[in-house]
Amino acid sequence: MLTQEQLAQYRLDGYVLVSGLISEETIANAEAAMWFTLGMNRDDPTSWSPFPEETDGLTTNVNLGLIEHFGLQTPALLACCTPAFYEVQDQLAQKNPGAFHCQNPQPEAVWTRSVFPVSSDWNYFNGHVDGGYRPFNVFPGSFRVSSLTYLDSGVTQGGGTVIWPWSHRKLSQAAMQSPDRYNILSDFKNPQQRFDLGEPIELRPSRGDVLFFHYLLVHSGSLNTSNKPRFALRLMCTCATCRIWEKNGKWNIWMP
Ligand SMILES: O=C(O)CCC(=O)C(=O)O
Repeated sequence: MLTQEQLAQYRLDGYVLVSGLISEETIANAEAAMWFTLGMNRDDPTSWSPFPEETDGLTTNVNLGLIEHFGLQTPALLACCTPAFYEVQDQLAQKNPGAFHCQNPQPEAVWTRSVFPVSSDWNYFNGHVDGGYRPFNVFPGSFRVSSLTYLDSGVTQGGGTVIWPWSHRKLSQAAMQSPDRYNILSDFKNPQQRFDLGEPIELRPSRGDVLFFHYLLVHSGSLNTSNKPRFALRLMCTCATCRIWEKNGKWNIWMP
């Protein structure tokens, strides 16, 4: 379970990066499964290109160095959802019980975001709130809590997650003060342009860390200009209720 300090950080900053929920063995198996799925060899960078052909459930963007798999049901990847992971997720979900969530207690698959090194200058993408174009009311919200699991330690400018701490409070306050102006999530499109969010932080997780974040936390992906790929997992389901979180084919983003 999270400590009082971790809970306070989640409340104040809109996110918490949690270590120790997944054993090294589980992470090592997941990482090996990722390399196998990609058809690449970790120790041979010449095997990292060309990217695989796009197919159902596999998209690539060479300029961004991004390979995404949707709906992978590989047991070694799903094993990252450990009992400790669910415990912490439940603890945080209870902070916003009224928000949208899947009725199933477990996901069916993973969505992987593998970010490979590119030779352009480092940058991050447009900050966004998840579901910013989906039909959700700002309150009680588009999900109770969501997560990203990292299969290796983050390095500077290594394609990691970028977040704007406190942005969830700025957006909540705006919605409370001007409910007519900020009523649905799409009213928060392009939050960087609309709000004074300050400078973002590039997260540097340790191997096996899980990022839990609030539905109004502004965040983005970034380019990887390091010399190793970044592997991260999100979670998916196929249930009818969660079609509002449709992502690829039959797969929805699983929102616990
Ligand atoms: O890949 C990342 O670290 C960020 C992903 C992201 O922005 C998202 O899934 O909404």
